[in-house]
Amino acid sequence: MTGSASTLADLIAGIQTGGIRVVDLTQPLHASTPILQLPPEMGQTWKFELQEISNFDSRGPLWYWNNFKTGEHTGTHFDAPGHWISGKDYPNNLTDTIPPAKFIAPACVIDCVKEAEKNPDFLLSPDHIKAWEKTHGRIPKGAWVLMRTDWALKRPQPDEYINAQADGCHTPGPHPELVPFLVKEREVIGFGNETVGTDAGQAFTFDPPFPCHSGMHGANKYGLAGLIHLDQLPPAGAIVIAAPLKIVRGSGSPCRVIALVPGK
Ligand code: 23J
Ligand code: MN
Repeated sequence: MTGSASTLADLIAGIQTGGIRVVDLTQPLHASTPILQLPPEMGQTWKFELQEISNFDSRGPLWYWNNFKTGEHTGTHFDAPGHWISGKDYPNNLTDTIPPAKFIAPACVIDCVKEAEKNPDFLLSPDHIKAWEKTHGRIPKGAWVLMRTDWALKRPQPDEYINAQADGCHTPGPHPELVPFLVKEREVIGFGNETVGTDAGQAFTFDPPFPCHSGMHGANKYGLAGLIHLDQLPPAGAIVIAAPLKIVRGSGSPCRVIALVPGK
């Protein structure tokens, strides 16, 4: 029974009664939201800034509102294929043209908490995924693979979250071999991480550099960065809704990422 009205009726009844749990996978956006820092000779993204327009005062007695400015890749955000050189020539590869059906997909959550706790440079490998599949089943076509490290929960301060050292940042991410495996052998929709970007902190040293950006976007796939609360998701069975702002020719956007989870 696909595409039936009763499917949607069941869904909304589940949400309203609590039979389906709604989990917020989004970090708060504010001036201290950690952002990526690139080498100083490169262009830099803006941190999030809020400017009050009026607050029930002479500037607007009946209304409160703000202006904001920020980089496209601030906080919990979506990476479009056109963000990377490898994905720049796909049609419909930017925030305003990606088909909206792509913004709803199942999620496979890979628990890497212990590994990342021991080693901030931990890299998720195909073997780790294959072991996960022995318990939870094969990653379905069109699913998000989300790397759970509890990184944001365990490192609430921006400096420990970014974890910059003299030789660059040290944060977990996908192994270079994982990306072609997920693209070619599992046909995922994309990869998500609980750190500042989809790639590991040391990914600028990898071959190829930034393998998640390079490989995922090079296959017209997407990225989710800055996720939080993957601890509240089951390994399989959740559905993720992640829709970027419809920025014309946007390379990505902060977004509210929400998961629907069956059962209490
Ligand atoms: C630009 C350059 C390198 C990286 C990134 C952006 C991101 O992580 C991002 O947010 O897309 S690694
Ligand atoms: Mn990004």
